[in-house]
Amino acid sequence: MLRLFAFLCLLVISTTYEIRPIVKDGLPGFTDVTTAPFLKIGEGYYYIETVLTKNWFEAYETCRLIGSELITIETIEEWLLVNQYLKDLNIDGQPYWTSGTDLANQGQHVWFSNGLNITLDEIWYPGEPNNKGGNEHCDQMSFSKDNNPTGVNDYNCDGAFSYICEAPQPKTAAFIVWNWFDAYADCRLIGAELITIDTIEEWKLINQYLRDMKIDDVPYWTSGTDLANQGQHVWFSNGLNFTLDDIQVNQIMMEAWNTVMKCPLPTMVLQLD
Ligand SMILES: [Ca+2]
Ligand SMILES: [Ca+2]
Repeated sequence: MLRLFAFLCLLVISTTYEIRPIVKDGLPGFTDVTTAPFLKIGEGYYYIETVLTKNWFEAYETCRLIGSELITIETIEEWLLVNQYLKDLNIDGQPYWTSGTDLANQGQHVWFSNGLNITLDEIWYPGEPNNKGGNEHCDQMSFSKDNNPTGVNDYNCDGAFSYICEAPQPKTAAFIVWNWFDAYADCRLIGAELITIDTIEEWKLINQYLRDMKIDDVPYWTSGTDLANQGQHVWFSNGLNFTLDDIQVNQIMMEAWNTVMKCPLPTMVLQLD
């Protein structure tokens, strides 16, 4: 009965501390999150394959394998920036597949990545698209360092060329971050302590609850610490050593330190009885 009551408390209190990530576009400037294999050019993220050559379909599939699409040029700024980058790479005349195609409707070129018509007339190479030989349905872009015109050209989709993949805009999910002391203080404010795992049953029950609520994908602070004696982990709530060696309590303890944490799961009844 005591156990049940403890469980109900856990339910009520943890609902108060629902995990609600704040999702924003882009990457925060203060982190060193890697975007590899994509490099940032302007506001976009691209993977430029300069060695391997593939037909349009295979190139597209290769981009899909890394969660991206063949490049789509939305603005003149993007067009100029990517071309400047190719110029800086000093790669002359090498064509790259883009996501442009008129395979669906001959003569109506769209970006396959979003289905929108190609409306930037100025990015076409002079005289293109010309559907030469009646068999040009995939669009490539090429840069020439000799001040020759740079532009998009429709070409035979079976041709083997390099390609540029473009990744979707990254998003950042932010969680409220509490360090262990903040978390403990917050628990004290509501008359509780950070969780202490006294029994295997408690461990299983709480983990089951986290799984059922689908909130088991982030770590949680516990009251465990070895701040007093390095290497000797105790439950701070009662000063007792860890004795449940066969469960992963130690594991969550270790990973808890210096990690992004969510709110405590108080077991106030168990601690106060
Ligand atoms: Ca783009
Ligand atoms: Ca052509």
